[in-house]
Amino acid sequence: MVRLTIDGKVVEAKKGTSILHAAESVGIKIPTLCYIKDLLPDGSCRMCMVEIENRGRTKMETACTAQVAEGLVVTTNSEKVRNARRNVLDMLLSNHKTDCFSCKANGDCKLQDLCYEYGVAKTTYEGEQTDLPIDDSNPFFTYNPNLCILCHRCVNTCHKIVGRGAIDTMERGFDSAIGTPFHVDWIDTTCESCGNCVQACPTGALTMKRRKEYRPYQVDKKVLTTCPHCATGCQYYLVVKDNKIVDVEAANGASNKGLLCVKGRSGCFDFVHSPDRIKYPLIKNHETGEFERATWDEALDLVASKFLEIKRKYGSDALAGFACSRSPNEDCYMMQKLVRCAFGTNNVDNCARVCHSASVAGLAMTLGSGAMTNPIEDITKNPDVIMLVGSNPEEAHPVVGMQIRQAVQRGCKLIVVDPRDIDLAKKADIHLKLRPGTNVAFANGIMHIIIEEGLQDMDFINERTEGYEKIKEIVKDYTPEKVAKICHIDAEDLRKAAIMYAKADMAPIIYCLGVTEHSTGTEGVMSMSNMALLVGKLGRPGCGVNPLRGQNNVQGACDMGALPGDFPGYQKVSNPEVLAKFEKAWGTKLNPNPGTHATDIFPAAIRGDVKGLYIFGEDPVVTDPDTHHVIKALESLDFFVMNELFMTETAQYADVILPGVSYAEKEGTFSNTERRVQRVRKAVELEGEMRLDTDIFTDIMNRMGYPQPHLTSAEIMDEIASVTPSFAGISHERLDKEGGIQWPCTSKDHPGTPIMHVGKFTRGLGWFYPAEYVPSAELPDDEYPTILMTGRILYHYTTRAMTGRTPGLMQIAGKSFIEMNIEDAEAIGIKDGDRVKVSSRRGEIETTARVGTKVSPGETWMPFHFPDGNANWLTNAALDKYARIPEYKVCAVKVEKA
Ligand SMILES: Nc1nc2c(c(=O)[nH]1)N[C@H]1C(S)=C(S)[C@@H](COP(=O)(O)OP(=O)(O)OC[C@H]3O[C@@H](n4cnc5c(=O)[nH]c(N)nc54)[C@H](O)[C@@H]3O)O[C@H]1N2
Ligand SMILES: Nc1nc2c(c(=O)[nH]1)N[C@H]1C(S)=C(S)[C@@H](COP(=O)(O)OP(=O)(O)OC[C@H]3O[C@@H](n4cnc5c(=O)[nH]c(N)nc54)[C@H](O)[C@@H]3O)O[C@H]1N2
Ligand code: SF4
Ligand code: SF4
Ligand code: SF4
Ligand SMILES: [Mo]
Repeated sequence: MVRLTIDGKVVEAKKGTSILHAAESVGIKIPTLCYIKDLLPDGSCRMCMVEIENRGRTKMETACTAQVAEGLVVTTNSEKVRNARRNVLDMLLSNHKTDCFSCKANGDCKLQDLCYEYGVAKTTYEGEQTDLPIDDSNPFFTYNPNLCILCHRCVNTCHKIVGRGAIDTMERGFDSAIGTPFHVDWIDTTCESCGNCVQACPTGALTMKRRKEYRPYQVDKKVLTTCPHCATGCQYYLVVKDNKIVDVEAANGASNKGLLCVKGRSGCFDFVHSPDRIKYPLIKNHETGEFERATWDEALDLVASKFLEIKRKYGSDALAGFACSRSPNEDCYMMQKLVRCAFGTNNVDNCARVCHSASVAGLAMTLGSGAMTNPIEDITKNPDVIMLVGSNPEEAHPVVGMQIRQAVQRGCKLIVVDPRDIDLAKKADIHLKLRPGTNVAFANGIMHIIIEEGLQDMDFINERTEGYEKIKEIVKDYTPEKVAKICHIDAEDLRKAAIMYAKADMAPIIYCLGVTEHSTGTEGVMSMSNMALLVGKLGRPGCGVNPLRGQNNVQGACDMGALPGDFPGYQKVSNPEVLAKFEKAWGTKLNPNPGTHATDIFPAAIRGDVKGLYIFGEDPVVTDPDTHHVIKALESLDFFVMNELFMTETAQYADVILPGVSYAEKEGTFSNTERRVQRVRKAVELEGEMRLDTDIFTDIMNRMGYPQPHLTSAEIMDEIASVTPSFAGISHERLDKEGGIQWPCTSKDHPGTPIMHVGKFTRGLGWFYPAEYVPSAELPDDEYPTILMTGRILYHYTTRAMTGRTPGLMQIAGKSFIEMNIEDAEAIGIKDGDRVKVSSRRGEIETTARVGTKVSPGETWMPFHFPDGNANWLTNAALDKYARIPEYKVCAVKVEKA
């Protein structure tokens, strides 16, 4: 520590601290333009100039680069300093168009503010102002070089924080500007339109196009809330003018650190105000097949009477309900309460069934809890090695992807295990481009090598695990050579990866659907925990087994008990004590039999065992495997009700549609992938007869004879806390005060739990599951010779119900395609961009070929977002034996010229 004086105040600061930080720590603000917190100072704008007196000598220096030293005397606001800053501003303006009145950033420009503060109205420099061309190619933002002060904030943000590096400073003297490599249009670079550079720009040079819709002084409020797309759980403000969301500003949340991806910044509000929103209850007229507008009483009476009739005739288990993982915890809790208390069945589930149910089931078996073990910050900030298995975070969890890119820039090693050349594979030290469906063989091979090399952690194994001898016996067979053959990888690469992972001090496994969406998905997941248990990388910082959960609140939907065997907080339906506790809390007899999984409900409907279905915000006609079979199931039902925002493919099959409201129109909480419960806040109220989903559930419960008072979202959370030990300390009031809290949070003064399984596993001992490699259910043959994998792209979210209503996203990515290997394409005479027919045993579609080497020969890949050629007409509804998750990631297809 050193002592110095800043503006007469004595300040203590650590050696190496900048004067800027030291001043800030005692509340002295020094103006900056180019400076970005957490990055090395750029020092280019010179706005933070201060006077520093050292042993009698005084000089001017930039406070962002100058460091503290014993005895310095710093003056931050003398006339000399102010004059220097005036000169800086004068210089900057010499090259800057100053018709502020017509600038979109007017009123929200740091340069304008500083010029005002320092009394610089116009430049004293005479000379030519050049008119540089504006780049308008990106659908969301514009770059006007004539307003650019070359502070490099955008470039530094893109390179060092976003980790993308799409833009650069093009030094051309007085005409310098921000540019793109090879001078292509912005839209044609590797830019992912995240807009983080735009938010960083202190002037009007980089501005969102939507800024022309409003002026800062017209804004009524900014509402802090949570992104409704992926489970990263980014925090942002919805900017509201006249009851309309006009913009989004990133907030500094625990998981996003001020960053957003393109969907959070630009794809999260158009759908809210879309004219396609369903505004009134609709009842299908079975004579005409058309939906007709109904009153709420008509619709709710019909729903309750039909469900009661089915219950009376066929019993409670002929009814089922699916909860919406896109909606808040409070909504999911009420949905499962409705199914359990009013339907009288445990046939309740959520889209985790088709997503991470294998994680929930698998990690519960081996560790005792199916959630991510460590926080995002912890597994991206300090690890030495990241092992990324079947996860494409740059597209599916982009803000996590950005933090992984930062880790790699800092020198963290990266092992990518993925059948495709995902972008992160290019940054990887080792890419195991394995054959789809062979994760268990890969993991067993890794363990074989670790044991062979004697790198297993015997202390950890002896103290904290069971089942080691059995797994040791099994993996003996999985020699690198054998595994290399099964997985189509290089044995030496496998060996290197095993040693790199085992020897690292901090090394998290991060995985996603490439592991879970298989007929052996649960065993794939347990293979991930097997690897971590073997080297003792659990229960401590920078390690763990980390499933990146998918939907914004899929963690929450599971936590809230929208699962057929679990009450809220994973309390088991099959445990008589738990059942008795919920019977008391909810004041009714409950069904003691665990329910049927969502993926088994459709076959049950076809068989006639399930007659009535209530789907709250899911679109299985688009998203479940084997579309023909889903449609057949829906058509087999006696009565089918939906809560929806839009007339989705699935909603078309409903008898009644009840219009709910979106995340921007209600209060509540989402739980992100790191178990962090964060607030969702109401920003707007729209015209129409839409109602809170929780109020709709309450009315149906009452009409079906279960007395349920109307509760606010905060009151529902209090009820959740009262019946769920892991949520006991959570309330809206506390979240509003403290920000997000990671469960388990067992009392009002419990701080929450960032890292799980410290000292002891939730299950007691960690269990090595004896997993053997079993091939996928449907393998290529002569008739269908190619493997099809499916997944997602950056710009769209699942069915596009929400992102498809943002025109800019549709402009960037609006059509389906299939990735093929060039060898396969040439063999059947297909070129990049050709139309192709893709068929499987279940259906056929047409789409466009993307030919290259991203996938290996014999393999193809498609997104499932697009109605023109949806992959799910082809996929296989083969289910995993534990979690009943479908094998979306492997089926056999034939590709032909269309
Ligand atoms: N932009 C966008 N983001 C999303 C979503 C979205 O629709 N759009 N959806 C959200 C949801 S619901 C989820 S669950 C997550 C999913 O997020 P991810 O699981 O990351 O996404 P996917 O594209 O389904 O698959 C990930 C990777 O698995 C690889 N893979 C396929 N088969 C195998 C295999 O057998 N082994 C291995 N090791 N890898 C394999 C694929 O090549 C792919 O790169 O994303 C969430 N985020
Ligand atoms: N081929 C293939 N298929 C897949 C996958 C794959 O990798 N490959 N992945 C699977 C995965 S991981 C998942 S999670 C599923 C996702 O599948 P789904 O859950 O079916 O897809 P979403 O588009 O998220 O559907 C959510 C619906 O809820 C509505 N909604 C959103 N918020 C609210 C609300 O607050 N209230 C009401 N009433 N409605 C609301 C939206 O309008 C939307 O129609 O898809 C699966 N399908
Ligand atoms: S929008 Fe994002 S990716 Fe594109 S240039 Fe800006 S920071 Fe880079
Ligand atoms: S575009 Fe904005 S952030 Fe980038 S250098 Fe110019 S003024 Fe700075
Ligand atoms: S990373 Fe996920 S949560 Fe964050 S802004 Fe993007 S879609 Fe939203
Ligand atoms: Mo998902």
